[in-house]
Amino acid sequence: MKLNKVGMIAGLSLGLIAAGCGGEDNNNEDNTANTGNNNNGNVENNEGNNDAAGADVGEELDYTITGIDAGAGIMSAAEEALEVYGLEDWTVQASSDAAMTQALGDAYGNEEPIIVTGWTPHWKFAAYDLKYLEDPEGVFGESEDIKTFAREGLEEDHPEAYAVLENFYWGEEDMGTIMMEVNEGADEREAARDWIDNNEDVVSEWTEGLDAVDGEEIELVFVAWDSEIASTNMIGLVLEDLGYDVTLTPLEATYMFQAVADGEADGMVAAWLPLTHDHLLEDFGDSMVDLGVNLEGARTGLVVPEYMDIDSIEDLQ
Ligand code: PBE
Repeated sequence: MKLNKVGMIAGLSLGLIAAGCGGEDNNNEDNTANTGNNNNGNVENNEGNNDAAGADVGEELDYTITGIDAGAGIMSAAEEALEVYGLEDWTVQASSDAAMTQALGDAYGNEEPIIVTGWTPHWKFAAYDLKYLEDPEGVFGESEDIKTFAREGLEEDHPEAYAVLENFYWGEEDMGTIMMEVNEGADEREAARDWIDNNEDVVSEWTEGLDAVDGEEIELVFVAWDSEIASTNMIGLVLEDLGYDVTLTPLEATYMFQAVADGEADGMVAAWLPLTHDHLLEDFGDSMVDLGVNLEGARTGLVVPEYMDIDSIEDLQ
């Protein structure tokens, strides 16, 4: 595939995505109604006891949510959450999955506050005690499915690979097992191989009745999110075991969809729907073949350590 390399570096760019950085107190007129309550003047939010906690957390975190790559759907959702919940003072800082988990690990080790854009399945929930902030407005949606898409024509060109991709279906724990092993230092391929070795019965259901092939080339695209590193490496190995010469290409999310839609790549197993990638499905969905759900019960949201004193996105107001 000769994809524009922009897609590959986009995920590494650092920068601020600001949804309005005005840090000034915009509640001056309300302060009179608030005497005795020594907070920032958020009078409309004083029914709970988290008012002060929200203001403190904001100050401690410099009103910054630690995000991931700018192209991730969860980043747009986080931006939307700032709007919906009136968090004009907050920004979502773009980085990467790896940088986000590093920051989370550092904060956690020191019992410091941190808010990250988080999702399940992800090893961070096994490694740390974390909670999703409640999202009463439903900005991050309910549960998500992870879906598989192929390029048009794959079924005719490589029917066995198409069948494997179509049959691929597993659970949160399966994906979690690979992710955890990688996080503990294992090579991605090795961790995927271990899972395959331990789940031969599952894998044989995906490959049952398929003829081996002889070195035909297949290219899968993905984004370097821990969850997708796990799934893509695993299904890539299953295809290799069937005789394919498999290339795995990491891209930024938009380019991942575009590569499959343009037929430059053969498929991907990394589409989070109905919400996280709905804008990408809208742009590219008509030119791809929907091979169905490969994992159910995924989730996204704002995630904090359990020890933090806030429970809802509303507590950040
Ligand atoms: N994620 C993981 C992706 C989908 C998979 C939640 C970081 C996203 O936000 O686009």
